[in-house]
Amino acid sequence: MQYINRRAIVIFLLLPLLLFLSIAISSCTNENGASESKRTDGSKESLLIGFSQVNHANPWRIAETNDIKKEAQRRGYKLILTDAESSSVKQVEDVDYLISQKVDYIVLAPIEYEPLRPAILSAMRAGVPLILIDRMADGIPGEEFLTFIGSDFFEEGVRIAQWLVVKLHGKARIVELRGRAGSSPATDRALGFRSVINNYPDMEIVISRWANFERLEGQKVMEDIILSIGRDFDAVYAHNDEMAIGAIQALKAVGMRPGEDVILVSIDGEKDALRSIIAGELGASVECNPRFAVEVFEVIEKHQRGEAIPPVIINEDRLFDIENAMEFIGDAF
Ligand code: GYE
Repeated sequence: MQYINRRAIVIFLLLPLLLFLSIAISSCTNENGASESKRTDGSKESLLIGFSQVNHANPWRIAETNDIKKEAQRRGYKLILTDAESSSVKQVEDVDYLISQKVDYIVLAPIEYEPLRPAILSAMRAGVPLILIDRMADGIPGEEFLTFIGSDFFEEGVRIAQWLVVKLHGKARIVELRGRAGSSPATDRALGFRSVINNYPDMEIVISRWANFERLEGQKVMEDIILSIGRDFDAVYAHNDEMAIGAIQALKAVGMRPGEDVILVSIDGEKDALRSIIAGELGASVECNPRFAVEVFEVIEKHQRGEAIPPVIINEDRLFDIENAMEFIGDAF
């Protein structure tokens, strides 16, 4: 009896402390401010998502990361973000790090196709569901990883080539600024473009150089090209807007008029590109949307509910030129 009474007193004294602790824990937020309380559908405690990003060196990457952060927070997920600083070796390590942090899902934007194969294998071995976004890596979607969400890069190359064919009446000497060597968009944008211009004997790629999807490299490489082949070209196909904008600087620096002496086309549809279209300097840009978050979290929630997930999810992209750039600039990243 005495024993029972003492236990009752201890419980009575401990109760407020326990209550306080449980409130403190449930209202705890992580570094992204996401609440760790129950998800809205009440099915599971907040999931921990790892996102492995390429770098944060241009508006496209920054828009992609911000979109994932915002949506994770909105849906109450915790997020660990890694930045591979453009190195595939580091990115493979980043994925191992995310696995070691016991994330529930990994979202991976692979820098290069083949070098990221080990990351797919690590996630598989650890049993962590993997979602590839924006670029492809060497693996079987739906089998070796959950799904790939991204654009049809071949089609982007096709569409921008068709625009150029019409603009220059099937006759052009073209400079190509390629993206990152070994990345799926650089490979497929080159192939898609060629699949169109190969049908036009007077459309010719006179020189093709890597510029890594970066603005400064685009500018530098364009300067080198002008030094080596002179001004004997009338079009520039850049695999993304950043390189096209860099190329425009280089052309202007030697007194060539973008939009008049040289027609430039590119891919992404970023805000600076739409500005440049409106200014009459860039001809056209096929959209490559960096906002994947809604699709990503829908896939995760479907997977949580045990529903089937399509192995490949392709975004619909628009084409921007002088006809519609003004209309869409407000929405651009
Ligand atoms: O077009 C480019 C970025 O992987 C699809 O990478 C993406 C590409 C995008 O650096 O601007």
